[in-house]
Formats: sequence, structure tokens, C-alpha cells
Amino acid sequence: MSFESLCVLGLGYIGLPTASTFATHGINVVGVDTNTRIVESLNNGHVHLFEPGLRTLVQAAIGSKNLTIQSAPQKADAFIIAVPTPFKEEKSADLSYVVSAAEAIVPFLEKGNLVILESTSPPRTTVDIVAPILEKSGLKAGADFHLAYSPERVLPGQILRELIENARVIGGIDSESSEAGKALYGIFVRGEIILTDATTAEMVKLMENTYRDINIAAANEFSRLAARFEVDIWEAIDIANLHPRVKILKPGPGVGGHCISVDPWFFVEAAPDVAKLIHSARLVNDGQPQFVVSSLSAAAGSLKGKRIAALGLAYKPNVDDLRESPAIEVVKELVAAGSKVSVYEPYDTDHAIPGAITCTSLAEAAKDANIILLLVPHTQLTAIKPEQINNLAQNAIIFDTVNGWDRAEWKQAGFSYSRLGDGKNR
Ligand code: SAJ
Repeated sequence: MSFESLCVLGLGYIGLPTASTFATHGINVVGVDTNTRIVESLNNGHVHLFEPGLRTLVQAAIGSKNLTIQSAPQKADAFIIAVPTPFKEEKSADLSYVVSAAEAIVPFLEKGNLVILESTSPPRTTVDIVAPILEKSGLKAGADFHLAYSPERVLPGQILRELIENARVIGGIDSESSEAGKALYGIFVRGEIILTDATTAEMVKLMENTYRDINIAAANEFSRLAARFEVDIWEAIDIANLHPRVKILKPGPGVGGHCISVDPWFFVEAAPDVAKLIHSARLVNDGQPQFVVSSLSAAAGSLKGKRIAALGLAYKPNVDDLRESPAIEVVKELVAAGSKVSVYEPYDTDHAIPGAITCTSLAEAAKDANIILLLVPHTQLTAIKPEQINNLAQNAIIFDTVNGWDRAEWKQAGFSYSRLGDGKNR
């Protein structure tokens, strides 16, 4: 099967790089987003997301005339659905974007087309939800058009490389659909392409992120135990990881982002009687901002009225993505505790948190602070030296939630320095 045209629905962190990569590999791509602001800004050459290399890639794709951006789909050989699947307040999956995208394809669907769902979805979404919607076209899934689930597995910050190099899972609703998916992604994927069925592919995606969530929860729980038993968790992890079969991840203020903090809930929602470990891990990670605040108050005394410079808001280092960020939860808790919080996020100096002051520089945030709180180990934040803070907030207490700074260096400069999960060096 060969493809000349493609329609990608959803131009976020996955859809936009995917559409652009297909376009730079010679496919005629229409990128679709229902948000007209995104459509306009892309058409004006402005990329609304920060991901290393993405701007250059998008500009090359648009410049080649192989990528056009519009707000509605059109006829194509293949369609990729890459819209978000957020979760609702009660932690159930919100499939409304997937449903709308599938409905938007219906008028354009033709015999022989391929439809791929990439959005992370609860098990059986492709078969039980997407197939029936597409069949409203009068065509039969499998018999008349191909349908497959193919999860994205790329790491934000390394999306462009991983999109091409990572192994790709393609789960068709039948073997012809899997083969069609392989022919499509084979255009640029250099990693292994593994074929399976749609529900297995959905489950694989959720298992990968759930596995990581559980492992981070273990690290976070260890950090709480270390604080209790006067052990330095960072030292203990380094030693434990010398064991050839142990690889403990890093504790921190919690798990954020739109993937790992969300996907495990899809299992919990779908099978609460079974997914008990998964549920507990979620609760541990979601409780970590609270642990940061109680550890900080153990180190610095009452937080009421204290001026705190909170450094970093993104969900992880060196990205501009603030979705589900535990750093934001920490700031909210501090505001609720009566602290005067000044926030500096170098990748997004506009983001406002009610009750906190948004700052555009380190100097603005740290000036006369009682506490300097490192929440995200962005390279430019871990590069901060004690001398810089010395000039701004000489007697500040340093609290490092991510082991981003060198304890000895700060101690030597005369600062009181504490680290999350370090019960030994208080
Ligand atoms: N984190 C820790 N400790 C660690 C590692 C991470 O606290 O040792 C935190 C991070 O700070 C962040 C969160 O976990 O808040 C998640 O970060 P991450 O780098 O582990 O993962 P994501 O969410 O950026 O990307 C994940 C990846 N999945 C896996 O590694 C199994 C990526 O490959 C997926 O494509 C992506 O989810 C997705 O879109 O599903």
C-alpha cells in the first residue's frame, strides 16, 4: 500500500511533529486543528510549542509546500488522530476530542483509506468507540477501510529524534490494517515496527507509562522513609543502584506532564477492582507536593509570611510544558499556607498562579527571599551559583527538591541547605 496524502488531526506535541516529519518525507500533509488561533499562528510561521528543533522542522515542512494547516479535514489516503485525551475531575478519561476527530473524518472517508488513532486511550477505544463512529460513513472497518491504534512513545525534549528512531507499535483491527499502518510509518520510522492487535497496542502504551509511574512512586516513598529514618535518600539510591538488577528512579516534587500522571488512571477507571497497586502509586505521587511542603516547614519553620522564591514550574527539566506540574501544586500549597511566593519559570515567564507573584528573572524572584526553593532542575536553574544568591538574599534557606545543586558548595558559601528526602544532613 502506498500513501500520497495524509490528514493529521490535532497539532499538539505529537501531531505537529508527526505531520511535519511526514511532510519532509515527501507526503502531502494537511495538518488540522480546531483551535483557529493555532491554525493562524502556524500559517504565520509561528510555532506555538517549544520542543528542540520543532520550529525549524515545521518551517521546512511548510516551506516545502507539503504541509498545509487548516481547521477542517479533507480527503486523504490516510488519517491520523493525535488529539488530547485529558481526564476529568473524577479521574475518568475524556474522550470527547477523540470522538469529535473521528466524527470529523466521517464525511471524507473513502474505501481503501487508513485511519490511525495515536491518542493515548483506555483499552478497547479503537474497537468499541472509534470504529463505530467511522462506520457511520456507510463503510465497514476492516472490509472497506483500515483502522489501527499506534501509540506515540516519544519523550518530550527529544521528540524529533525519538519519533524516527523509537520502535513503533501498530495494532490493527485486522492484519491488513496493521500492514497498512506499517507501510505508512515505514516512510520515516527507522526503529523496529511491531505489529499486534489494536487493544494490545492500547494496553502496551498504558503499561509503559504506568510502569514508570509505579517506579517513581517507589522512589518518592523511599524519600519519605529516608526522611523518617535520618537517611540521605540520594546517597542511599546511589548505593542501591550499584546492584546489577536495581535501578531506582529519582524522587522529586511529584509526577506531572500529560502522560504519566494521567494514563494510569485509565486502568484504575476501567478496572478499579484489579488496578490497586496502580491506584496506590498514583496517590503516592499526587501526595508528593504535600511532602515537599511539610519537609520545607521542617527545615525552615513556619511558612506563614515567609518570602519564598520558587524556581521552576514546568513538569520536568528543560521543557516549557506546565501541564499537571507538581511544582505548581507545591506553589499553591505554599500560598495556602500563607507564604509570599515569587515564582520564576524561565520557559514561561507569564504563567500566573493565584496568590503568587510571577517573576521574569531570578533576581526579581530571589530578591530578599527567606527561602530559595528549587522545584525543577532546568539546566539554567541548576547552574545558579551561591554567589548569585548571596547578592540577592544573603540569609536565605536553600531547599532543593530535586538534588539539582551541590550541597557542599552551598554549605561552604555559608547557606543553610536542605534537600528533599535527606534526613541525614539536616
Ligand atoms: N520523574 C521523576 N523521577 C524520575 C523520572 C521522572 O519524578 O526519575 C517525573 C518528571 O519530573 C515528570 C514525570 O516524572 O514530572 C514524567 O516525566 P518523564 O520524563 O518520566 O516522562 P514524560 O511524561 O515526559 O514522557 C513519558 C515517557 N514514557 C516513558 O518513559 C515510559 C515517553 O516515552 C512517552 O511517550 C510519554 O510519557 C507519553 O507521551 O506518553
